[in-house]
Amino acid sequence: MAWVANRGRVLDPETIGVAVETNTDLDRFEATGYVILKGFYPAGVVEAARDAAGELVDRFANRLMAERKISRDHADAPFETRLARICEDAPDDAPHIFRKELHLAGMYEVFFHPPLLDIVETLLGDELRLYPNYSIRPKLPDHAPTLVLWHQDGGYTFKVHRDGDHSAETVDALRMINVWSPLVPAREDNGCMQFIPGTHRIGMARHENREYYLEISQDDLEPYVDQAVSIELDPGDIVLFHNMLYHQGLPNRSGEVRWSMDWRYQDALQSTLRSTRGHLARSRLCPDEVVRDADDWTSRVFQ
Ligand SMILES: O=C(O)CCC(=O)C(=O)O
Repeated sequence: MAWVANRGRVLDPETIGVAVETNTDLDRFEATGYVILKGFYPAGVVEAARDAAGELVDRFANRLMAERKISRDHADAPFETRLARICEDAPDDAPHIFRKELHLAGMYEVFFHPPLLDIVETLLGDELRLYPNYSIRPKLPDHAPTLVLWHQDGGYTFKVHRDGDHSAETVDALRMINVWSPLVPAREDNGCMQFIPGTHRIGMARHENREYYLEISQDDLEPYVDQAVSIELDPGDIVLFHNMLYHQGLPNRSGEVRWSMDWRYQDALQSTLRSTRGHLARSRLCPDEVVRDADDWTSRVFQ
């Protein structure tokens, strides 16, 4: 955990909002590899993000209607079920993730929320990038392509994103904070996240290729898996977690869509170890390149 650089800095509750009251929360992050901040986002930010997700569903429905793959767009169905209804009529087109589509005004509020950037700055320093891996996930009921298996995010960087010549140690040294936040209540029955506390300290696990995702090998998982904890969150809550923490998403056994967002910040002085470079969230070195506002964000593309 050498990368938690700015531990000497005292968090100012006025600046960072009500969710983080003391440095105890960040101590917990170091010990367990994650920290939950309940009620972190104001209602307006959550609403804007849900509107953005609703816009993605509108676009998806419009495309399938234009391609005559569906005859009803289920526009009157609630956010929680609309995508599932559409996909019942076009299962082969069911999306599992949205990334390039996230340059929407509502997502600016989420990714560049100043109190969140203050916390991340405390952990990573003042050169911050939004890592090129920001996502909205609609986890459809019983849908294998959205069932993310036990992994470390660093496992994907090591095994899948071989854009650069990097070792497990180089990946382990990435100074990154992952953030996960639901757009509907996330519980065990609809596919909340599970973490294994402390596993961010044990280095790179072996990951096996499965049909849709990587999975930590049984040998590396078995000693720890009985310590798994379910991370049940409500809209507005966030969990920050370490890039090397063992985590998975449970299956969605409900009849509704488990909508969630996940994204990452990185010390911008480091390489992303990918061919894409993300977007600057804060910088003293290159202030002109920082994403300025929602208009700036919507004018940019995934990179
Ligand atoms: O949302 C999920 O089910 C999985 C998300 C995940 O693995 C991540 O954010 O790294």
